[in-house]
Amino acid sequence: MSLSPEVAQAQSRGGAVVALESTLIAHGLPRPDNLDVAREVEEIVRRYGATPATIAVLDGCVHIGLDDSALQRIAGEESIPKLGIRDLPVALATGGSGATTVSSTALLATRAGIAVFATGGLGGVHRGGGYDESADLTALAGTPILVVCAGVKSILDVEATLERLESLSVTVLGYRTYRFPGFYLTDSGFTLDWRVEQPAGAAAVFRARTQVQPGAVVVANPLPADEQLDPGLHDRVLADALAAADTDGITGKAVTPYLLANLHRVTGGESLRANVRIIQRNAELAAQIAVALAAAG
Ligand code: PSU
Ligand code: MN
Repeated sequence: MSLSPEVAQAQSRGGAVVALESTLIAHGLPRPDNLDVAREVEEIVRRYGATPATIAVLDGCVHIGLDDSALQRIAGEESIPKLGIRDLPVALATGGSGATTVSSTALLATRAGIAVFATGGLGGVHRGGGYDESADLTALAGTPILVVCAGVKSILDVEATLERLESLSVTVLGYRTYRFPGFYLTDSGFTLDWRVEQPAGAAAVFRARTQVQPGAVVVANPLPADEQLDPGLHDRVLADALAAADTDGITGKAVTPYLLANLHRVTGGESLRANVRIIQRNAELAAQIAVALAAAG
């Protein structure tokens, strides 16, 4: 495991660090915007007083914090695979490279002593008759990390995913809301039991969580209503995208990237705009929470 000098320095002085995943760069956003977003999100974390640690595997080594040439590889190389936890040992043993998902980023961040993580939307239970559940869910159950996200991706069965998060004893907090966000949409239509009003409130729940039992705290941070994707457009294009995935026989870890790319294409970039805003806003809130956590020692 290799820590960037910036991350190592922040850790040694007890500073705030925010982990960022690399799959959303490599597979969630189209080139070349993805590189701009990756750089910008790191700047946002710095602006709010924390140190960014984008996580990826490069040439068989786990990197916690990427320099610009590493970010360029993750964003630009066609052949960068998506690495969940089960894929990590293969990449490490063969000297391979890859982008880390929520599951593997959460695990590696925890190993590196990082407690706060920002992403777009979590993986979860997919819609339809087949059985497809993201490894993000079980990974979060046993990993002591606070994840800021805009809920779970709206391509999923949100209700089933919330039920799974309950079964897995993952703590879920709304940020200034009792409505569970719907990723591109402000409101998924489902309610939450708990909310926090300030970054320090989220940090306090996370500290208590580690005392109760190590596991994740999800902080669900909705897009403001005036920044969400038009709900009518969302519902129309999602139905088409799900049907297209079925027709094209997309399976396994290709499903999520396929659906996101399809939506970005058919909404003429509107879903991409919302996705970028989600990531920016989550980075901002995660940095504030990390600062609050560091201040509390
Ligand atoms: N959030 C985004 N875009 C993404 C993802 C999250 O805004 O591309 C990625 C994350 O890496 C998450 C993964 O872990 O999608 C889920 O993939 P799967 O459904 O195959 O587990
Ligand atoms: Mn899957």
